[in-house]
Amino acid sequence: MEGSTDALALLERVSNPCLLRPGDIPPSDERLRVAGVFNPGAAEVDGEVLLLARVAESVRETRPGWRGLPRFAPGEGLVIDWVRDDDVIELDPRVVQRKADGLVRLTFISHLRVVYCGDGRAVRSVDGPVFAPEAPWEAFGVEDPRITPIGDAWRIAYVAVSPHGVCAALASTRDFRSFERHGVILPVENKDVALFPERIGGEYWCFHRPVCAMPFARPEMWLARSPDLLHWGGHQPFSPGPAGRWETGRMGASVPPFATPEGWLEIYHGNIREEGDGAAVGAYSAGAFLLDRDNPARMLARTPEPILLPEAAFEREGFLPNVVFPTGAVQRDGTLLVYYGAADACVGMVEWRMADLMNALRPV
Ligand code: MAN
Repeated sequence: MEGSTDALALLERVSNPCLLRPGDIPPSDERLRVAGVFNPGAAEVDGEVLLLARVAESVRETRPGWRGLPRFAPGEGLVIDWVRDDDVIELDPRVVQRKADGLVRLTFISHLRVVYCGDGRAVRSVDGPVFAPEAPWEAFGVEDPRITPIGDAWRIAYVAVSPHGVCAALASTRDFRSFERHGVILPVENKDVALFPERIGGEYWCFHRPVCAMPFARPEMWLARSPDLLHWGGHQPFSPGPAGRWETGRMGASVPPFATPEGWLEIYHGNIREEGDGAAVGAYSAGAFLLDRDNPARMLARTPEPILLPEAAFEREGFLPNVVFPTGAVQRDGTLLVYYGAADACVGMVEWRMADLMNALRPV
């Protein structure tokens, strides 16, 4: 934290492979094709690193002039709604809007899949259990899981998307074979929930990111507290300070916060606000900040610049270009293995020495 050398120069990458590509994952239904495998949660289970990767699938069949939109219907399973190209506006590769009533649909549906990664540096098997949409508020998919070990179980905070909107839901597992659902913990519109791994001052804490439809605020995230992980209160806004250009559009927690001798370390994401109607989605990058161990609302230090930017071809080109979006990490012998979605298409992993990461932080 004390050094004066440039932060980015200090963060040398020990390794930085692309771990998973869409072609590595079998479709969950013959009517679907895998458009992306990205934004994975990470956990170390019995000495092996497991990823819970988001698999986004779009409709395989093409019909000229039409577009197939997938959804899950409780009691029915996968349903494909065919809409005329002329009846929708494509807002970005992920979202179309119906001209008739202004409502939006995703162009894909997501589920989560367990991927086994041995020591965390390469994929051993993609043959793991699947966590698929089940509840009415999951009709358009389950997305972006963040995994935190708390007590005797892993808690999975994920995004549930449906005609009701985008909200934050919770599940837990003891073995990554069966999952218990706890329902919606924060209603629409909210995502990027990252749970702290232990009680602080007697309560559980999380980061979350409500969407402020009226632009009163610059991008920020929020902290909340809970007695039981299900009921959240004590909400307070949290911002890591004056925004760099890379975080002018959106910001949210990325990797669940973890303890270091100096305090809680959080790796978060930001995106650039691009001006104007029809502007492309701005690039997503990641930074880090350090919080007081006894009061996570108090920030001690942050990286002055992003520590991960879309640079490699697999980060710059894909379903949504120019995205790096960390969602999980594990520590191994003094290094940190951070897992991230790249261009909403692939899973990347970047390995940093913990000492280098701590050195990149500057007191605030
Ligand atoms: C945004 C993106 C998508 C995601 C939807 C719903 O458009 O993050 O990847 O599917 O929100 O969560």
